[in-house]
Amino acid sequence: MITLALSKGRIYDEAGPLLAAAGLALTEDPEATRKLILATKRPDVRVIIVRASDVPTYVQYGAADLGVAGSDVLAEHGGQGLYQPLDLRIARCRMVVAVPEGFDYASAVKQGARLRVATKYIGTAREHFAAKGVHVDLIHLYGSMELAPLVGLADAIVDLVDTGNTLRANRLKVVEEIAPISSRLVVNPASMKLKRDELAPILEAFGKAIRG
Ligand code: PRT
Ligand code: MG
Repeated sequence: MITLALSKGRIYDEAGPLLAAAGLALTEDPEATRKLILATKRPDVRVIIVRASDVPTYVQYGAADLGVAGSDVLAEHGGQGLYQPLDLRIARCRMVVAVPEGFDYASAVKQGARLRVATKYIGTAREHFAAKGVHVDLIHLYGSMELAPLVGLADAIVDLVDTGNTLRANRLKVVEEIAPISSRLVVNPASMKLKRDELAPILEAFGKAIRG
């Protein structure tokens, strides 16, 4: 049995067509059921539904043989104990630094002000500002980062942006691009060895689905 870890929402919406093309369409809609273990068209492949940020953990410990995770999530996790053989090029967006429209970020940085930065991506933010030599106090949030600068919790946020609608609606602007983001297929290294005969055709099918 091969177990694939996926999150609902954005990732499933965009991975669904790839799964179908790889012959692994789910037999039930994950958005319409409360089941967390779902069958696919292939009897030897099942899907488990987990939080987006938990996918690397399930695969690292071998509870799933493979999974789909955003590069944002993988950067925070660190990627230890994971192969990342394929960029699926789905759920794409950008990791950015954003501030209120009226905030002079360049001057604040130049003056060496100590910035308060709210984010879910503590590791990514720490690395980004350390590389620039900017002193920051990081405030860890679990969501709705866009709110933090509006109520005085932070000067800036590190967050994902796709269309930019959420930033605009909250009068925030992008001041730095940290990285382009997309989802990757991740594989447990022990599974890769022990289940190579079952996994190789699946990886092959995903590769074909992306190119097709
Ligand atoms: O919801 P949960 O806490 O379980 O996890 P999650 O919020 O991380 O999951 P989910 O499903 O929202 O996101 C899963 C993955 O999708 C992320 O890890 C990214 O790799 C990818 N992705 C792609 C995005 C976006 N685009 C995105 N735009 N994840 C989040 N957003 C959010 C962003 O944080 C911001 O609040 O959408 C808002 C901005 O969108 P725009 O279009 O208004 O700019
Ligand atoms: Mg979410």
